Amino acid sequence: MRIAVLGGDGFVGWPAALHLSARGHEVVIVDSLVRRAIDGELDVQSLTPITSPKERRDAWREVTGRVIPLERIDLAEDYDELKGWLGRFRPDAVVHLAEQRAAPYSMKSARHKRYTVDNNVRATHNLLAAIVELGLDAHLVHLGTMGVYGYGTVGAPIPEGYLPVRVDLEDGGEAAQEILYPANPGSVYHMTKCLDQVLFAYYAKNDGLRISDLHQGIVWGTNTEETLKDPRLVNRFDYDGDYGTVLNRLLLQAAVGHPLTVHGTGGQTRAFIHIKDSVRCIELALLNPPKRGERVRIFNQMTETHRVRDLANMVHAMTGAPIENVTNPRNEAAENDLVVRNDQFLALGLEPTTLREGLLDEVIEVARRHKDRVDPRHIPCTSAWTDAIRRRMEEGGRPALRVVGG
Ligand code: USQ
Repeated sequence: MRIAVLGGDGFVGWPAALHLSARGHEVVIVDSLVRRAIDGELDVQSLTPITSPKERRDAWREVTGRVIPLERIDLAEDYDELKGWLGRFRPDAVVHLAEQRAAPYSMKSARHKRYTVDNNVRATHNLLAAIVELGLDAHLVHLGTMGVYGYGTVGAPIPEGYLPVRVDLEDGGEAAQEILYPANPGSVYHMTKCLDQVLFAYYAKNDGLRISDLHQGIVWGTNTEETLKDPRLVNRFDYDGDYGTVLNRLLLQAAVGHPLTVHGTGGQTRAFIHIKDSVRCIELALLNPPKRGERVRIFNQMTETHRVRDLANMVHAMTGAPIENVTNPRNEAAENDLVVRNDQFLALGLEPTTLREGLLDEVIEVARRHKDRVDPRHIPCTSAWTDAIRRRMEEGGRPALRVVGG
């Protein structure tokens, strides 16, 4: 397949591009390199020493003989360039990861909120409009988020995208329908992925576009089979309070001797997936496109659910690191249960890499190896969801350490 990986320089995009290239697909990365610019804005660097876009692609050619070109295009800003390039490459499939993906970054200020909405919504819509204008029959695989559902439950598992409902009719009868699961975003970033869903539903209905939307949980881990082939292929590892995801952060904190930062009670239950499974799911979705005229195919891309405090207790048991319950910077439920269906990827052959598989040690090992690159000032989450929460965080100061089992 000829595959365009939009956002192919990022945390999921880079290993996804390598995974697809290794399986014989003709892969081109399209990326504005804005994620690297944001490292500069935040004055923080990836824990792992990622190489330049050229060096990592040269390394891939040296190691495998396969070429991955890079097109530097900003999807949100450069519609004509995007359309021109898509028209020349005419991909069979487009993997769309070219969005600002951090919830705390999206909540830092009005500027960050506006950037996240402008960037994400325009990038997605420009891509859809270009595919239609060019008459391309490319399968669009989008990386969405489990966060479109909210994390609550009425007691039933969260289905894969669509909710069966029964509507009372005026004549006393009943109509059955399947609707998009009600959107319930928890941040401006998550809200953009809810907006994306509506754009996809419309273009699938009106123009017959073939679209798969992958509602992904929180990614953990850093290495895949391909990124381990050469040190220059190393994937990025975000540990900072804006871009770091919770399990990787806890493991990094344990490795550098920082208390494990649990927001509030740690009663938040979330869905998780290892980076190796993430790239495998993208491949499985590419190999199983919907038909023209079919509704958007929605997958829940996750393998297990965990409560944040259980993860912290587990990391404490592994390493002895103390746990610190800090004021929660987010406007989110203190405690929630979460049960999620993921039957579709399992039916397609996904074999989940779970927390039990011993890969937690590997993450700690990576963190220990690069701990000199960590700036402890960037470890706490400082982006507050509301002014009232910001005041609470300032007044609360640093809560006392609570050492579990200590
Ligand atoms: N949390 C802590 N301590 C920390 C960091 C986070 O307790 O030091 C808590 C947060 O308050 C939250 C949970 O852990 O309740 C998850 O936070 P996260 O930063 O790991 O994940 P999130 O902001 O939801 O975003 C990440 C990715 C995003 C993806 C999403 C999937 O950055 O791109 O869409 O996970 S999901 O969470 O399922 O919506």
